[in-house]
Amino acid sequence: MGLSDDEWNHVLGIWAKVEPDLSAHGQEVIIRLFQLHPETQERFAKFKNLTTIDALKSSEEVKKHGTTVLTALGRILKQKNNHEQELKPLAESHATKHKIPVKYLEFICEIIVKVIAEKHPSDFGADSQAAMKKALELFRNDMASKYKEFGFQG
Ligand code: CUP
Repeated sequence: MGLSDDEWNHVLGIWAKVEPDLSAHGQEVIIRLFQLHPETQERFAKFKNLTTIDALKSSEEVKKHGTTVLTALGRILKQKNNHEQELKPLAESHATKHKIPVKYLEFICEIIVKVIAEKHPSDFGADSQAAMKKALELFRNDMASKYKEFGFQG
């Protein structure tokens, strides 16, 4: 099931608060992902040498990847599920080049919701959180089916 207009308004409303500082949000998301799920860090040769929390925090590469991830996600959310064009190249690179399992997408989506909730406690209430979770779920499902088209079982 898709999202109602009201749900999309919640999603894009909170995204407008995230957007002015994508790099801080993104950095926090990546650091937390690597701390909670160390296996995800091993997918990226460029991050393998970052073995301490201080190294992660001071890494420009981490900040940059965080910004990339959230920029891609923002573009997709703004399509309100008409995201075929944006999603396809992302699915292709994550299926064939990075080989990021769907499970890791679940991890990162969960962390994205948590980080937004911590940074914007008064703007990200229960309805907005539920709407965002729903949007991310649709996105992940579509990524998973595109993965299969690219021959990656995810
Ligand atoms: O772009 C990029 O890079 C991405 C995107 C996304 C976001 C959200 C969700 C899904 C997707 N990425 Cu990268 C991702 C990921 C990583 O890096 C790691 C792990 C997981 C996921």
